[in-house]
Amino acid sequence: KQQVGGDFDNQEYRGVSPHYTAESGAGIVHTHTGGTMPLFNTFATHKTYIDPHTYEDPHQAIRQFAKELDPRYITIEAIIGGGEFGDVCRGRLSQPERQDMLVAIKTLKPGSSDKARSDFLTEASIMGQFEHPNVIFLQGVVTKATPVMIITEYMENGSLDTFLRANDGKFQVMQLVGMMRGIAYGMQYLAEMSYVHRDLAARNVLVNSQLVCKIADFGLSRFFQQDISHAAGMTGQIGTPGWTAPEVFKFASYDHKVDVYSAGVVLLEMLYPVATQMERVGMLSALQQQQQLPAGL
Ligand code: 30K
Repeated sequence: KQQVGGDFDNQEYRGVSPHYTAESGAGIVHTHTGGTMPLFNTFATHKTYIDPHTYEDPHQAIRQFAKELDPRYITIEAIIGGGEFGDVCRGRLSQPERQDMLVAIKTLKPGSSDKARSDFLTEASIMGQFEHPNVIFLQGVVTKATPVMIITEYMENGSLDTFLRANDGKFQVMQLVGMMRGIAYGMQYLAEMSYVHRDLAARNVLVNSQLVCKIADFGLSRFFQQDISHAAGMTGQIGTPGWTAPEVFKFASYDHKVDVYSAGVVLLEMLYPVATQMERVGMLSALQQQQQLPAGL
């Protein structure tokens, strides 16, 4: 129940902008598109994501997209969670000429295979291409020393699913809406980068002390090609049942809209944080059948 780095009960969340905007006024009225631009810009006037797997040498991708940090600038302070490849720690990054900052440090278990190492670093090659207030920011990597590390933003309130369950009923509707908007902004940015997340879920969203939500977990994804019928690489891995859009299982092919579906499931997770996944799946099938939530919800 205790939050590292912040006593939730004593914090004043009212009026805090739950996500970054230039004009963070009150209310939820405007967005920056002004309603004249399509949400998904099909003319690539912006940067698009490059799949690190298109590099023959994965080291080249990591050199291009991630900054190599000197391990002497990094202090590990505590283990905050487990990852697929090793511990996730809280620590400090003290670079010369820069202010010290708290960071999250993903470590690769010593003795991991070359394949595990390159899968581990793939996430950094992806994250390093993104820069958005609602997407977890990559500070850099340590690849020239052991343990191999990925250094990212520290998020004081941890994963959204745990955070919501621990604080059930304590949020104002506007705080929840603000958090949802942040997730939507982050996902909009990823879609504009032609990136399909494929495993969006509340457990893969992180929350900082200001209640800003940021998207994390970029391992699963593959490059979204315009013509999905030729995207053989996209038929392999799939997301988590209960969060994944039905077309992924039905047709084994998909585009960025699958993330919109998962974002809808995340909204349900936020409205019913203690409901089990089974209950939500039940809700979703009820929704599909009768176009409305079952009685009592
Ligand atoms: O501060 C944190 N920054 C992070 C950056 C954290 C986690 C990740 N990646 C994980 C995201 C969730 N995913 C689940 C499948 C695994 C990879 C990137 C992060 C965490 C954190 C660490 C491990 C798992 C989940 C979240 C964090 N946990 C905290 C717990 C915390 N920060 C601050 C307080 C806290 O108190 C309970």
